[in-house]
Amino acid sequence: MIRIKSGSFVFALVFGSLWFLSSCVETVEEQQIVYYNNFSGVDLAGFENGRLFVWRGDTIAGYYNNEEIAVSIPELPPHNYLKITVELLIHDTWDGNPSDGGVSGPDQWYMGADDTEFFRTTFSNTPCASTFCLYQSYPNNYFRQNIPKTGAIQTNLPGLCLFGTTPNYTTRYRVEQLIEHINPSVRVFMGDNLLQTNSPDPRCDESWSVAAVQIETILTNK
Ligand SMILES: [Ca+2]
Ligand SMILES: [Ca+2]
Repeated sequence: MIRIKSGSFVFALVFGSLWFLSSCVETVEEQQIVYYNNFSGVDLAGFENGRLFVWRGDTIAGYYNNEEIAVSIPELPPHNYLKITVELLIHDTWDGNPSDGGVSGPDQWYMGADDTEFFRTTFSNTPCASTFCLYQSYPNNYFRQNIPKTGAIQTNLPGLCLFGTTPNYTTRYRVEQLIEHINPSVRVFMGDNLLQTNSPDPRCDESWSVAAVQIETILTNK
């Protein structure tokens, strides 16, 4: 009698936990690309501060130094997440994490949606040796000590301005961020706080461009 009771109790406990676990698994019900722009169509609808130029045969937005750009999408399908993917080009002599008395760093880049910044990091294009290295935070949020170019998808491009003829001075990244978001519209912004007070032309010393932006809405059963 007692055995049967405890057995059914265990059964109920195991079954109950399984039901609880399966009901907690979050699954994607709908995923949709609501914005994609690689600027090849020279389409800047909804874009703020979208300057285009051709670099190595590709039309891209840039190049920026101490500037912000944004793209607004007025009507989004129902969603509870946004996935934002930016193909970012980091040009010339970014100095990464170090704050050397506010002369050349930190060199920060950030991204946000609506009124909320959700990602702030640094990039470094400088050579790195065991005795001297200007670390960067990417792919993590600032502050984290990663070696220069960590997480890059291409590192062998020449610089754009100061090191325009020197290989390995533009680094390409695919920055991906998944954020919780339910508003029916969105304004995605990105910008930099670059520091190079000892340069006569800071924008030539270090800058960034955007080769593509993609925004996806995701609806889950959560
Ligand atoms: Ca620099
Ligand atoms: Ca700098």
